[in-house]
Amino acid sequence: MLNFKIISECETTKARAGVFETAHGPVRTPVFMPVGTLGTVKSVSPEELLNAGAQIILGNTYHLYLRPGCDVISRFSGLHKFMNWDGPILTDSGGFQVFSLAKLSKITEEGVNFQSHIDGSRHLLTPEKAVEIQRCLNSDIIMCLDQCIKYPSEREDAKDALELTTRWAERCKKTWEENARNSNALFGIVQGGMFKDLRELSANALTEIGFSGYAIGGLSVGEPKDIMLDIAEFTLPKLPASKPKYIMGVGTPEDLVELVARGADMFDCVLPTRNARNGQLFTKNGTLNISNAQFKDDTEPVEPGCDCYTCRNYSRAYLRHLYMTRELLAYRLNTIHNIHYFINLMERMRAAICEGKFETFRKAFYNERSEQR
Ligand code: PRF
Ligand code: ZN
Repeated sequence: MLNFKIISECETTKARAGVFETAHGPVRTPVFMPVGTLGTVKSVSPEELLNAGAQIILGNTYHLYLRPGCDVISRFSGLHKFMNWDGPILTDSGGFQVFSLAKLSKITEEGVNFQSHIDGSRHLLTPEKAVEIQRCLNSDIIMCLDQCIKYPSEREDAKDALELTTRWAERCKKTWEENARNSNALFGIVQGGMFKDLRELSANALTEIGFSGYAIGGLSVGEPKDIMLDIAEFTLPKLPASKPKYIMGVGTPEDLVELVARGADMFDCVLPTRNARNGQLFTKNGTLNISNAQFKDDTEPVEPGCDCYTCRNYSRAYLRHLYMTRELLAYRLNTIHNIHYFINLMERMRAAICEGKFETFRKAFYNERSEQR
């Protein structure tokens, strides 16, 4: 389906570079997907996303189902035309967003019953419905409905959630097969909390069902970083090597480097976009806060040498001025730089893997961070 091909593998780590095909073009991995929850990556246009190097973006079933709704989006034959993004789109299934946003949500075997955070209306999201909505969005990669548990959780709760997630994954696969359309791939999601044996159970069960790709959910939910990396390191090799592996909702630049080293191929996170709107900008020397007084008369770009639109045209002093005066352009220019930073980081990793220099890259990455600006 996605026809994932591994182009190059690191000899000393598990890092790999690959490519897969979607109905809206190829995706080179490792890849970072900017988050476009409501059919827009906040504050930037699709053209600006492309120029920042974005290959594929993420959309959210939960939000788009509630507003504007499938009836509107189906008039455009899906999300691509509706939002004017012609590239690949992956959509999250809605389960995770229900748990974090909706009120009075109740999980049953059938699905998750929740109250809209917008108007209080009640809805039932089943595995079948999650797949159908994502097909209506014409998502290139559909995610199974899953149950993500909080951290910390009791083993019994983690076990129940992973077993429900497995049964839901079977129902998602069935719905997807019945409406088999070659243009929408389906990914399973591993759960199991911070319990390795449960993670292994989950990975095996999903592999048995068979998916075009596999995600690891339930990470970066408040656990210490070493536990997150340990669980990812343990779980990644339990999934088929020939399929793309996606870590959901992660992470910082360091997380991305460490997870690529452990064999992960795909990522999404609100960090570059959300933090841009809070004035936090990512650079190879670490983050800087543009509101800081030290940038008041700083004529340098955010990151000297960065070839993003923002750095090619604007100074830190100007960006600070825009931010301090709450000018709308601040959000856009900050977002363009941060997205470019995350995508460029992935491109540098990919190039390093292909050249057999991933370990050198990883060392240089940490050295640059420890340098004082
Ligand atoms: N499941 C789904 N989406 C997610 C997660 C998950 O566990 C996470 C956890 N980091 C982020 N987004 N479906
Ligand atoms: Zn820049």
